[in-house]
Amino acid sequence: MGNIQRLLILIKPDGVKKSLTGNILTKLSEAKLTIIGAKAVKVSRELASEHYKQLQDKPFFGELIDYIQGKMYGAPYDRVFAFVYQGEDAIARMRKIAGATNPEEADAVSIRGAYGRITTKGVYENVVHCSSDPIEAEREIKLWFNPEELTENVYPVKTEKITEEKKVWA
Ligand code: IDP
Ligand code: MG
Repeated sequence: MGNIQRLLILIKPDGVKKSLTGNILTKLSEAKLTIIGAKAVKVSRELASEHYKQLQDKPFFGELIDYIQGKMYGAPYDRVFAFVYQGEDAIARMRKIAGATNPEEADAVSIRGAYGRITTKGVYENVVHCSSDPIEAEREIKLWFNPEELTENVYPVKTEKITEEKKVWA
């Protein structure tokens, strides 16, 4: 067991809208990795922009932010399902199952090849996000998940007294 990695997987709003969550999770389970975090997220503009900040100069950036927020789909599809997977060579194995970024170039049996499309506006709606290297994966996992939302402490943590208001069950 030499190279244990973690990564962030998102089922993007087109995957939610097309009711592909079960299919995608089944396909991803072929990699035999462990899910150490899972949740549904309504993506804010801030989270979307921070997640894709390395693409902010691209001509499709505005459309990409609308896409990951599910703007064109509306409720109840304007959300993503976020997962952290962990295991041996996790990133390369999941990227292979996800397929190439451009759904028209992706292997036909990959998730993106089977279910993705290019919209008339030119956005690659490719159904899943998948971290592409360990540094990006760490940044993304820390952006999307708090330490207590993961079943293991995969990165160093510290404790802090937070005084701000917090929602609790009524
Ligand atoms: P990745 O998702 O395969 O890692 P990135 O280059 O990180 O690919 O791009 C993030 C997302 O931005 C892609 O998944 C896709 O939805 C969108 N995207 C990337 N390149 C293009 C493009 O050239 N045209 C339209 N959309 C793109
Ligand atoms: Mg990427």
